[in-house]
Formats: sequence, structure tokens, C-alpha cells
Amino acid sequence: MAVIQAVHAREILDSRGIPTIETTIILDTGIMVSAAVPSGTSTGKHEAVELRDGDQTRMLGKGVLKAVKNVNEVIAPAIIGQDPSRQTNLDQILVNLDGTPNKSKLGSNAMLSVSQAGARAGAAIAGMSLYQYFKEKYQLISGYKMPIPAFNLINGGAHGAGNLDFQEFHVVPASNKPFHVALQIGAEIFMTLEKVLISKGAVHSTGIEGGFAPNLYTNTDAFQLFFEAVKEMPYVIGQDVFLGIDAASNYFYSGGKYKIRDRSEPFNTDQIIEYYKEIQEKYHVFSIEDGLAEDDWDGWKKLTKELQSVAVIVGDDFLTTNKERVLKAVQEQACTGIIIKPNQIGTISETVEVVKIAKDAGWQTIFSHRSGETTDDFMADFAVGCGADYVKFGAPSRGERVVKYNRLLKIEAELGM
Ligand code: 2PG
Ligand code: MG
Repeated sequence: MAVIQAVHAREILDSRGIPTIETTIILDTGIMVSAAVPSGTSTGKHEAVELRDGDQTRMLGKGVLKAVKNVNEVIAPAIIGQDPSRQTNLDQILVNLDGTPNKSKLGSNAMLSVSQAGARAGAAIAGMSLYQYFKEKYQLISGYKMPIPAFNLINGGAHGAGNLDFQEFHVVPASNKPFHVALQIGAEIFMTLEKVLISKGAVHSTGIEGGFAPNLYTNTDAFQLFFEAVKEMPYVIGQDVFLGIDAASNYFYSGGKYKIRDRSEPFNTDQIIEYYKEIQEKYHVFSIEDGLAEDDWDGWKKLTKELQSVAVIVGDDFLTTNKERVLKAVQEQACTGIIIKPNQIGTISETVEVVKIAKDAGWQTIFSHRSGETTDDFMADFAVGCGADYVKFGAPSRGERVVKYNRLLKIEAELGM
């Protein structure tokens, strides 16, 4: 057995240039591991609280020195001497120390940095790769499978400087492709899409997840661009690749209405469901994430009822990796897929509990990065070890995104798949 001898946290920068937290755990055996946590830009209101300093004289109030202090001065003394292989115990100590329903005392960022580093320490003690450790520990899968990547190639909403309302437009290779082929397809379409944008004179700057952020007339023009790009390649949409969106509809929802540039009048819930039906059929949209606002429960039930036979109805801001919300959504049949983001809830153990509930309900699980990322590749291992159906790590560009796709390549090779 090995125990935690020291814990050190520090403020680092994420891919947006905004502070986040990295924590190092040192074991009495001399093993040293670190983990850095991501941060969202378009966050759901039911997410656990990410603690920021709010001191406007420093880092525009976005510093995380309070969270760092919480790790170094409150969490560290409570976990020194503990065996990190006992992840549930470690996480329970964090939850008890925090004592709030939404992690507002210690901060979900402080807690998750320790929880993730704890998992790395556990894997190191066991002498296993991190993905292997998760498989052995949680027994969520009997055999390995590689997740299917959903590439976010066009960024809009709060993520892109362009004018699109939907936050993400995904290209998803068919499930029969090995991971390295899926990655190749994603990268090829990404490169071709740039050429198409340049040929049209459309602005082709990139958004915060590495996808292009063009100005277009309508949101559906983004699908047209995908069709144009794929037409130049030996792939067929609806056969080799499928399309998906993260509408992140909280961004364009107000006063009970959904306002997007595709129609002059805002939609009510029934109308936007009809609109999703139309685009699903026309553009082979195979998954719709946060199509409706985070508290539009009746709408979610209707959307699921009407589209679940043809598309995955995915909850992100809607569910926030929160057990109570997920249980309610299962009960009410309000979606068929879930975005898994540990930083929405604050510990690895609580995240795994949610993954189990989702899997038992027969939902699709999509393990996801955040828009503010680091070069930590934890999510790649976590996804494989927990049997994720899909991963969403952004575009196949920018270091903080490709580090995760590249880690999956390595795991695939290790597994001989
Ligand atoms: C999302 C995420 C990640 P953010 O909405 O799914 O793509 O964005 O991290 O800004 O919440
Ligand atoms: Mg989302």
C-alpha cells in the first residue's frame, strides 16, 4: 500500500488564457502525479460551482488562487496519509469537507483536480495504465472498445467569433471505422473544409475549440459546407460520416422562445422541435445536443419522443452530469444520450455513478472536454476505461484537443485494435 505524502496545487492557464488549477500528489513511495482541470464557457446553471477569486484587480476576477488555497490548506491536511486507490473514500472526504450541495465552498475545480490526480496515483500504485485502472476498478465494461469521435469542425454560439447560433457542428465517422481511420477522416474533412471556406471567401478564423467560425446566412448553411467538403472526398454523408449539433440552446433562448437566424420569428418549443425534425431528415443529423433549454422539461420529453428513433437526443447543460437530474431524465424519458463532464459535478466517483445510471438506462455516453482545456489527456483514458460510446474533444487541431485524440491513438495501438 502507498499513501499520500504531499499535495500541491497551483494556478495555470487554460487554452483560452484563463486561469485553471493543476494539482500534484506525491506518494510516500516517491511516485508523483499531476492533473489539470478544464473549464466551460457556456456552462449550465445546474453545474457545480467553479470557484474564481472575483478580485477584479487580478486576472479580471478569474483567478483561482482561492481554489488553490483550498487544496493546499484545507484538502491537503485531510487527505495526507490516505490511500488514493480508495477513490470513493478520497472523493467522499472532499465532498464532506465541502459540505454544500453545489461544491461552492471548496470549488468543483479544486476538488476535481485532487480527485483526478488521486485516480492517476491509484493507477500508478496498481502499475496500470489509467484506462486499464478504470476498467478494473469500475467494471463498467467486460471488454475494451474504442469510442467514436465527434469532431466539432464549425464553432458558433458562445464559442465562435462568427454569427452562427448553434455552438457546435459535428462530423461523426460511422461506427464501423477503427479509431485511427475515424481520426483520419475527421482530419481530412477538417483540412478540406478550410479549402471550401477559402474558396468561398468566407471568414475562416477558428473558434475556441479549434473548429472554423465562419459568418453564414443560416445555421443550416454550416451543414451545406460539410456536404460540399465531403463531396470532394471518397466519403458519403449518411454512410461513412454523420452530422451532429450541440445547439447549446440556452444561448438563444429567452422568454420561452428560441431565436435563431434561420427564421425571422422566434420559435416556440413545438416549432423548434419541428425544425429539428426537418434538419434531421435533410442533413442526416444523427445527434442533437441541448436542442432545448436546460429547464424545458416538457419540451425535452416531446423532443425525445418524436426523434429518438432517428437521432440521439443528448443532454449536456440539461443534465450537468448531476445524478438527481439524470435520474429524473431517465424516469421521464427526456433524452437518450448524455455528455459526461467530471467538472460539472466535481469528483470522479460521482461522475462514474452517473455513467452507470446512463448505461443502465441504455443511453449513449459521450465523454467530453470543455472549451477551456489544458494538455491533460485524462479524458481519453477515462473514456476508454469506462466504455464511452463517443468522445467529444473538439476539432482535430490545437494542442489541447489533439493531445486527447493522440492519446486515443496510443491506447488503440496498445490494445491492438
Ligand atoms: C459543450 C462544451 C464542450 P463548454 O457545451 O458541450 O464542447 O462547451 O465547455 O463551453 O461548456
Ligand atoms: Mg454542450
